[in-house]
Amino acid sequence: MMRGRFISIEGGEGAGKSTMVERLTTWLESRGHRVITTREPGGTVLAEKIRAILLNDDHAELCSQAELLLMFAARAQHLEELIRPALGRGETVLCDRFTDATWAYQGGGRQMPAALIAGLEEMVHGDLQPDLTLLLDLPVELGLERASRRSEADRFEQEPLRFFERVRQAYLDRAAAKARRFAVIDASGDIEQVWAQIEAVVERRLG
Ligand code: Z5A
Repeated sequence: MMRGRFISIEGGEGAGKSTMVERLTTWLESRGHRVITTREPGGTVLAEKIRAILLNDDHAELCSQAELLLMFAARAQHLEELIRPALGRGETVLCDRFTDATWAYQGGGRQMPAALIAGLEEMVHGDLQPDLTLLLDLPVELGLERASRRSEADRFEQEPLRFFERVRQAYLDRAAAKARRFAVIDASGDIEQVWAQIEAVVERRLG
């Protein structure tokens, strides 16, 4: 059986990832895909426990290196238990954030060395990358304003504006470096405008 398609969706806070994951799942299913929708950090029982540690704003003392290693620990478990088996069964995996988020948040935001992230990426899933990555890009202030309407701020959302500016730039740099895999979506418009771009890209790239 052919391996299933692996799609990741990325972007800063409040970019509209969850909203678009829901739409895209319905759209793909209506076209006959068997879709597994998941997220990072998280996606399995153990990885969701790691997520709870990572996002809890009581854990202000969590150091950058521990944060990076926990991201990859959750990812290794997620790949082993959920992503690889689903792709092996020919299913489409739609993941809300993947390793590009590590390049953006731990690489850009926390300024962790690229060689360290590259080494962990190689160890955990060097053989497996998404077929398509949708990057929802929008000005940082707009995303934070949308996110603040939705829920309480988590540990990451306590960071200053310049942290999120570095995250945005790291995402854009990564998209430029991996242009064949990425599609940059202008996420500043309304939900219908953003969805129209995603539908067109997925139709074109995945057929
Ligand atoms: N993280 C990391 O550091 N390293 C890693 O490797 C990974 C993750 C994998 C968890 O992310 C955190 O983990 C994240 C990075 C870090 N940092 N934080 N915080 P998350 O994905 O769970 O959390 P998030 O980025 O904060 O997601 P979010 O705020 O839920 O944003 P979203 O999913 O992109 O947006 P949404 O929930 O779809 O929309 C937010 C609100 O805006 C909602 O009320 C919508 O109805 C509204 N919305 C959505 N689209 C629009 C448009 N187009 N117009 C107007 N309003 C809209």
